[in-house]
Amino acid sequence: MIENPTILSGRPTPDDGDTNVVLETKPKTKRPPLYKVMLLNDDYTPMEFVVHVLERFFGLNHAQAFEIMLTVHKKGLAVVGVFSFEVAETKVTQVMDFARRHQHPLQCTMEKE
Ligand code: TYC
Repeated sequence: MIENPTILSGRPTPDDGDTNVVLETKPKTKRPPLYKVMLLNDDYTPMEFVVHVLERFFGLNHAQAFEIMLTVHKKGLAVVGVFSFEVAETKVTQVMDFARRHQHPLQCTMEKE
């Protein structure tokens, strides 16, 4: 990919080296990549526990948490939030630790958007 500087105007003519060439430096502010955090379904984790996880770690209200839990239960997985790498990684670790401490097999993963 051609980065800065970018030739924005000017047509080459047989004799010109640099005439009519304008070089402009565009401010380059690349946005950081985002990561989807997903919950996976399983047959053993209680529904109330998943709802609690969604409220506690993802700041969802009860109705939103219940809805997403049901989506995971029916479809196998759902995206529960989109974050920077560091925040996504922290959420995954928090959920996996919390599930393990309560001896539930709940799985939480992340994937680049
Ligand atoms: N399938 C689980 C049950 O029937 C509920 C569940 C929902 C588990 C979402 C995990 O991420 C999950 N108890």
